Amino acid sequence: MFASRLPTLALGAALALTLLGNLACERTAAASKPQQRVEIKVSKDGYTPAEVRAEAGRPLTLVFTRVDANNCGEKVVFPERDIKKTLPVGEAVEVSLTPKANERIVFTCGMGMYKGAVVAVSSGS
Ligand SMILES: [Cu+2]
Repeated sequence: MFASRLPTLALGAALALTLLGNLACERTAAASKPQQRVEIKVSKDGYTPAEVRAEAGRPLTLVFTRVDANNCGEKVVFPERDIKKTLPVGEAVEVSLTPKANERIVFTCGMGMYKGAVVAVSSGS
């Protein structure tokens, strides 16, 4: 009776260990590389959030979504980075950059009325 169950038990244990191992692996990867991806809403109130804190030296992706045409956020400009993007209504537009230590990267709408900024923080703070 017991002997016939042994292979099943062994297989079950091996499977459980594999699953646990995979889980641990994914957890480690997630912990060492938290995603730097921030969604920003563009509306008549400007940018929400208007200030994004991001770790210096690590790539950051900002995802701009202009919610309606009732605002002047048609373009987003990062003057220091020479980045200019058009934001079609309802479309997610990604801007990727890597903040340097102590950097404050300003972004504005085409006419400079809406203002936002990426504030670099050093890792561990
Ligand atoms: Cu504007």
